[in-house]
Amino acid sequence: MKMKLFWLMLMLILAILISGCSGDKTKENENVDVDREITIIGHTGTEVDDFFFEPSKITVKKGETVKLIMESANNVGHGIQVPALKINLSEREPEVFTADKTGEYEGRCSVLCGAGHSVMSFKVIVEEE
Ligand SMILES: [Cu+2]
Repeated sequence: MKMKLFWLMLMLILAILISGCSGDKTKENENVDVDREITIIGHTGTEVDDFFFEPSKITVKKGETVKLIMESANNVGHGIQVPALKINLSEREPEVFTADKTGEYEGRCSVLCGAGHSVMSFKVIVEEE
């Protein structure tokens, strides 16, 4: 009976160790060499006009590796999705991306944040390197 308990504990410890080693996205991103880090602040307020991202537009070079960090000006959560560039940024996880095509790409707030949520747009301009 004691032996069974020993094996059970051993399996439990191994399971914890294995789950701890399988790095999540945040840890992967921390090890990536980035050319630039950009912090985007989400603003909210009482009026629809108070809802915006700062900056609301970024310009990057094609091939440049950029780390985006999302912060909130007043404790209301936001996120940004730019589907064409597969960007899905949240306050929990920075997003590292390398644009492989030039152009202008529209993004939106991905977290229902209040009355002005639908006007919270974001744009990524990718220029030739
Ligand atoms: Cu929102």
